[in-house]
Amino acid sequence: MKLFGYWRSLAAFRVRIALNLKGQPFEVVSTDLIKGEQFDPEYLKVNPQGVVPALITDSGEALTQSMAILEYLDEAFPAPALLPEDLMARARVRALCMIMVADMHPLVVPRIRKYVTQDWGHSEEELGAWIGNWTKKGLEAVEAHLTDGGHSGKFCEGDQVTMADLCLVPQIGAAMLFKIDITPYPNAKRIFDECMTIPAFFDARPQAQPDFPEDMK
Ligand SMILES: N[C@@H](CCC(=O)N[C@@H](CS)C(=O)NCC(=O)O)C(=O)O
Repeated sequence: MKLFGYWRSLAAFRVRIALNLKGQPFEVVSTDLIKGEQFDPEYLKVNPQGVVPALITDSGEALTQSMAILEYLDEAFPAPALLPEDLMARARVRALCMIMVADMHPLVVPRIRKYVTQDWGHSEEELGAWIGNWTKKGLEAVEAHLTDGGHSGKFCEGDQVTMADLCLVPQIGAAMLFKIDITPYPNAKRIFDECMTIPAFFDARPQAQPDFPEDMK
C-alpha cells in the first residue's frame, strides 16, 4: 500500500500505527504541508480535499479520512482487532476517538493556523494561545474519560490496544511538540508511555519518518 502523509501530520500518524499493528507494509509518499504540496493538482486527484492522509490500497483505490482508513484496515485485516468486542466498549472507544479527531485536531491544522494568522492577522503568540487552549480543553475531556468511568486499563479501554490509543498517542505527541504541559493529564501520559513501548507505535512516531527535518533531530 502507499500512504500519502507528512512527518508531523497527526492523522497520518494514526494510520501509520494501524498499518504497523496490522503488519501491512507500506510506502510513504511525503506531502509537505508547509510548502503546500497538498494542493498540487496531482495530489488533488488522489484527495480532492487537499489534506493528508490518503491511502492507496492494494487494489489501487484511494481512501481518505484517517478514521475511515482505520475502520477499513480493521475490517480488511481483522487481527489484531482495534475495536473491543463489547458493544458499549466499542462506543466508548469511538467517543474518545471523536473527541480527538473531530473536536481537537481540526482546530490546529495548517489551514486553520494560516487563516488565524494570515487572513485574520493574529500574531504567532496569539496562535500559540489558540492552539494551547483547544489542546488543553480536549485533553481535559480525554483525561476525565480515562479517569472517571473506570474503563481504562493499560490502554484507553481496558488492556487492549484500540483505535482510541491510535488517536491519543499522536495528540499527546503533538502537545509535547507544542510544549504544552501534560502533567495535568496523568492517565493520558501513562497510556502514551505504555504505547510507546510497542514497536508499531514507536516506529510510527514523527521523528522516525524519512521526511523529519534534519535541523530538528
Ligand atoms: N479529519 C481528517 C483530517 C485531515 C487533515 O486535516 N490533515 C492535516 C494534517 S494532520 C492536513 O493535511 N492539513 C493540510 C492543511 O490544513 O492545509 C483526517 O482525520 O484524516
